[in-house]
Amino acid sequence: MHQPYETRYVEDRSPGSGRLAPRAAFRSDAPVVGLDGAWRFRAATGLGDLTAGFEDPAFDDAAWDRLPVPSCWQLQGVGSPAYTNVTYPFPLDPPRVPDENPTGEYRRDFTLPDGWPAGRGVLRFDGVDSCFAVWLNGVRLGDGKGSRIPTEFDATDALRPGRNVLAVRVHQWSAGSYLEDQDMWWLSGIFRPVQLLSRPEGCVEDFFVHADYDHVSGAGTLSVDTTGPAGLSVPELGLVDADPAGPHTFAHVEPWTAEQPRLYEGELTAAGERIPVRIGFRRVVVEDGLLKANGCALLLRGVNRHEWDPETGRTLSYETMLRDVLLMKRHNINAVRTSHYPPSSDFLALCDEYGLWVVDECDLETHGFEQVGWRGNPSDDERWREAMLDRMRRVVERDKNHPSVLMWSLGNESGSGDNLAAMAEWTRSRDPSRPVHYEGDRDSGYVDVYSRMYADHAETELIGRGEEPPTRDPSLDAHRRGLPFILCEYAHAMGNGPGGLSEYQRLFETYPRLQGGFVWEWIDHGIARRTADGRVFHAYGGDFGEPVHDGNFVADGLVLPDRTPSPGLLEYKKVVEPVTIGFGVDGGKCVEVRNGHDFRDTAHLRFRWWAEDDGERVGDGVFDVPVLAPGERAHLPLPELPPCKDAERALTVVAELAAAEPWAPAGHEIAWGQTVIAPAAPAPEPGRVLPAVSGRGGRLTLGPAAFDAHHGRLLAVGGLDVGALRLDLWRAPTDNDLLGDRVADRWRAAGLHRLTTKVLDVAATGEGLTVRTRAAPAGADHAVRATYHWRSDGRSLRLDADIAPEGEWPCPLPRIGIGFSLPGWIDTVDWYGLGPGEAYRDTTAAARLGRYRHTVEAMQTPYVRPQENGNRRAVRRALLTGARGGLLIGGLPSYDLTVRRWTSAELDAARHTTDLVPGDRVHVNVDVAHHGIGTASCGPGPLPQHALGAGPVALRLVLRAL
Ligand code: IPT
Repeated sequence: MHQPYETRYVEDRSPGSGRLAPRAAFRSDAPVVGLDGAWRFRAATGLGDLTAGFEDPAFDDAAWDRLPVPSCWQLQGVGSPAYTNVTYPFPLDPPRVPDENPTGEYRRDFTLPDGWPAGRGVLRFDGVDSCFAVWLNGVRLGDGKGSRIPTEFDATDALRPGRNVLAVRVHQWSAGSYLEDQDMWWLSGIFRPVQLLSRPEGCVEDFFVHADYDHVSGAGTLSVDTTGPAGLSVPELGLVDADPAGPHTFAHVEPWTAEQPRLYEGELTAAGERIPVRIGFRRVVVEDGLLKANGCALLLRGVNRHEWDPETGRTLSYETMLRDVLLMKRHNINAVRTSHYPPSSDFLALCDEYGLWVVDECDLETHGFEQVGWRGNPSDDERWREAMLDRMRRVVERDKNHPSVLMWSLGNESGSGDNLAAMAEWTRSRDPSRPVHYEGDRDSGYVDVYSRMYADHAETELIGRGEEPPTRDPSLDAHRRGLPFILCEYAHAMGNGPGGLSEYQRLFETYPRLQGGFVWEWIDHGIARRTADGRVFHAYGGDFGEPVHDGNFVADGLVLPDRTPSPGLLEYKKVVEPVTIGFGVDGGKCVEVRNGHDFRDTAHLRFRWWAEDDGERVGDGVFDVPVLAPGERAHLPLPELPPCKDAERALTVVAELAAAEPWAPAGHEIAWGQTVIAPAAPAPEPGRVLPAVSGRGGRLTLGPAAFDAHHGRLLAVGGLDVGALRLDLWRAPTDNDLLGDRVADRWRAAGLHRLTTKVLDVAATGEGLTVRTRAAPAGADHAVRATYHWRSDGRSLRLDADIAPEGEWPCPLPRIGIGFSLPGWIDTVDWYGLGPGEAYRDTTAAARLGRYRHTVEAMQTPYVRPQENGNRRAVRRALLTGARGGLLIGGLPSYDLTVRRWTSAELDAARHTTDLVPGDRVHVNVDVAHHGIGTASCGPGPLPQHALGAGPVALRLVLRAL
């Protein structure tokens, strides 16, 4: 095959050619030409389909399409996205890649501005996936790999006054792809900005800010290494045009922490440019087996963040990055692991400014080699050493001046090997001020923190106690035992969940060695798509016809693709709240407030209380809490309250921002606690009881209710027709039910989704109606007996249902309760119980007792792949209403409730949210309990105390038509 171009670089392990040495990312006042915008573009099918002469400035591209830069071309209608988690989407034959190698040819021209200074011109690409070559005015500048790390080329000699023509060829697959097997969509193109930077004579090529904080004395030491002569000014510190190298010592500085991200504005002034620098003084060490900042052990309340936008993929606007930061701050998150590549520099600048600790991760993952027993893994193959070191250098050099960067991470899931050890060694020598992280080093030989993913609670506790099993090499074992522990991934937020967060947090708070973790992950990577009739849904793996894919495993975030917080994020916010408000101390007479911040006292918070009787407010006020230092607690008397009569009284105390912070307005809630002070009075037994009376048409009536005389089935309450009331054990499996230990398979095998009911006996008596039933699946001899005792006082209908399994039960139950349907005109749910959001037994932390009102639509959580959702817990009573009346469901004492416009079977069958079409009925489930949620899609299932075993239960309700 004749090729007009040298294309060996595509399949060569080298990180690139013609590139400039990596350096810090910064903006200065030196001129810049932004090269983003519409470029000319041609999609080639592979290296055999290249356009000869495309780099020639005279080449006529008028017939070519246009493509925005930056963008991911698959999201601009060129080719298709493809999703795999671990599996490489091409044969493992490193460094070769398929002949079918979609290649984008990009062209644009630009005008060099008048007055462009003498000196060098540098072409900077912030991110190109996965490999590219660059020509300026027909001159080949070089080529590069490393998709999510910048590459710079010296453009000086090729640049000319006036019109310049830039041509870039980008290949989807390259040797570099073997190092980029992250669990995410395979997307290609120039997806981050491109710039021409002037590097005037007398500019500063690179600099490294060292801003140390001595927490004992409060002193700060500042020293900036620069590659050329410059002056350093930090007016607030009295530095004016000083020697950057210093070291300059200041007796008192305010340190930088994620809680109080104090930045000092400075400037480097060189002959050729002025560079703003933002300085944060802090000291990060691993000492006494703890990860400390400014002398204080950290508790990381973190998330793993991929860069994602449902429309533009990995091309993010500044607004989107800011939105992530604000959302994180508002949900009590204090740390981000940039899984599994360095993010846009803008994101790190936002972390500096708003305050988030960052584990900055190299663009590296070779996970797919695990599927062949790690045979041929680049991490342990010397031929890849330079490529891997190059990636690490480029990350550290780019990001070294961000105070938010707490640790360097070598990458993710790349097995182990000498190349990783070499990366760690280089990193430590270049930047001794930050610990090195990598999870895949099982012996922790070359890292400074012991990091794991998805360890279950029991193992995490063992590690907390320092009792984990030894590694083979005693010296490595001793090293690891001296290290702090973090869960770099835990609590897999796929679909409904994650469950079990509270129990992890209790462990983190109990064992100093456990310094918190990073929930997997921040956002669902769903791709916005439209149905033929224009409704938006989010696509996942397999939706683009990929032959190999991992389905909706890509949708496992705490926010939905459109960044709507999912119930999991609200749960996490509550679980990691930095102030805890507890009750039950001093004989129930006091509220305990504890400041769980690492650094900050509580002066920025104000506390309020309110009391409610059956959800009606009966008092409120300011709650006086003295300023508490980090770690300090106080016991404060409960507020004075009027006497409580025959009601359930709850007291709520909240901590909120007293004044606006840059990331949230005054009044933003940070933490809360709630207690029931007086329990509800027991419900009275019905005063008089009516007999069940035979009526016309095979009907029985009992007070306001009508039953089918033959089957004893409830037909209507006060004229409101009730459909198909039955025992229900089934829920549309969640991702956590389906994956991991696959409890949903056992449910299906046990036939829980296809129970049939046999009515054993219908007894209409002077006391009411008793219906005995047995529900069981075809072919099985396990069953559930449900006996319904119906009574009425003439106004309400009371149900006492006794439910008991029979025979050998092969599995826990998804749920246990009753299901029925109501007319479709029901559109609103008012309830008194836990809310306002979804909650299950191991995801209940964020729900609090109160009165709430939602439309039926708002009761749903639109998980990317439809599944069980929207449960409200501990509902004391609910009113389901619409234009024509409604139904009150009173709990004796309470129940779990879901209300939706489709059945569980329809929810189970749906693949996307738009498959769910409202029917003409509203489907209601009233449950005694649900099985826990857990996080088995990656990690442990529900803890034993959250499993729903098959055993006898009672459901007691009062029904009344409205
Ligand atoms: C872990 C990966 O590090 C992460 O990228 C993601 O794939 C996550 O799993 C699951 O969503 S690796 C896994 C083998 C624990």
